[in-house]
Amino acid sequence: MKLLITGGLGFIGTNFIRYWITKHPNDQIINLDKITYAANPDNLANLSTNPNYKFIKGDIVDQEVVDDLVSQVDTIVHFAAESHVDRSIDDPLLFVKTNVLGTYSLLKAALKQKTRFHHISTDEVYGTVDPNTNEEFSEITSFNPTSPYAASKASSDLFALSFYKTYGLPLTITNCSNNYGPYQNPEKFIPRLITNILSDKKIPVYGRGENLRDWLFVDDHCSAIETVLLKGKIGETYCIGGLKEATRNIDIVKKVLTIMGRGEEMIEYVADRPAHDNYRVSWKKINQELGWQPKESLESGLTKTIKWYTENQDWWQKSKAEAEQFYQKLNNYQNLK
Ligand code: NAD
Ligand code: TDX
Repeated sequence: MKLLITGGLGFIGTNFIRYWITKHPNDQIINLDKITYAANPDNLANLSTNPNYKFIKGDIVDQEVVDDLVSQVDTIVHFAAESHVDRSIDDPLLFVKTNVLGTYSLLKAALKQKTRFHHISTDEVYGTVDPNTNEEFSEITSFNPTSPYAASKASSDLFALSFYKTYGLPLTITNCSNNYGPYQNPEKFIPRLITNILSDKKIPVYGRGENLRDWLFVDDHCSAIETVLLKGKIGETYCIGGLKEATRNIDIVKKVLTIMGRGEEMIEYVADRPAHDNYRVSWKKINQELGWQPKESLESGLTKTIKWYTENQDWWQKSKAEAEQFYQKLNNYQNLK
């Protein structure tokens, strides 16, 4: 295969390219990334001499760049996005540009040769489950996004589907739950709490820490995308989630504190995120129709992740400083634009 991967210097894109190159070493990969604050060019430095890997710095909104690259491949795996909910609350327009217009230019380019298109999306498009019931999101749940991030992803999903329905673009979509693992920017919850503990700083927990998330180790997300690329049915959406019951944020904090040998005095409760959702995802369809299931338990995944951040402090120091600067500016949502 000749793949165009967008956003391959971000968290999941980096893990996916590493995963794909190991499992399919004869495939060719072009990685298109704008190198925003969320990217780290060192992530894939070890591939610089690999003849099957090419990096292009560019913006997915730029139709000319996108047309040229899409004409060189047979498959697109589209990760590039502005991905942080708190940043979307601060600056929604950037999310419209990258997530909606960027996805549109890729879809438009793909249409020329009906290039196989896989669109990476999120469970956040479905809004929130009621935490007091057993409700789960599935492929038939109506979209009901609450944050500007989720609204921009829902919009991109709908454009993607419309290109399948109207023009016959060979397309699949995955809506995945929260990922964690190596190479995740320390602005996000799990790396923020690990790096705070490593820096002997308190852990900010939004509200009472009772919101639910359905955690998935990033390699399991990569294997789910591989499954859909190789076996998925065109025009279909697949939801992806983790092995364990959805977990309250406070329970994740306690698990990480225990693994890292620290106590609950490290916890600091702070103002709650506006429109703070709860997520729980059913992955029955991808399991029953394509045979995918996650492998990593929450305990082993967290242990691997903590080990990685402990051993790779040079990797996260700069992005952590930038993330904490952003949070300081946001000041518990009091300084919204
Ligand atoms: P990330 O923020 O870590 O990485 C995003 C990457 O996209 C960065 O390398 C960035 O430079 C690049 N990018 C941003 N704007 C761009 C543009 N205009 N042109 C080209 N490149 C651009 O994000 P992530 O966590 O790796 O998420 C990747 C995808 O997976 C996103 O589409 C996100 O919505 C989706 N997703 C993420 C999660 C999660 O838990 N992280 C869960 C489900 C779905
Ligand atoms: O410091 C924190 N304290 C805290 O309590 C941070 C950063 C977060 N939280 C809470 C908010 C959420 O309930 O932890 C939970 C996870 O927060 P984030 O890491 O910001 O992720 P979330 O908002 O759930 O979105 C993530 O999962 C779905 C990704 O960032 C999205 O890109 C993906 O689509």
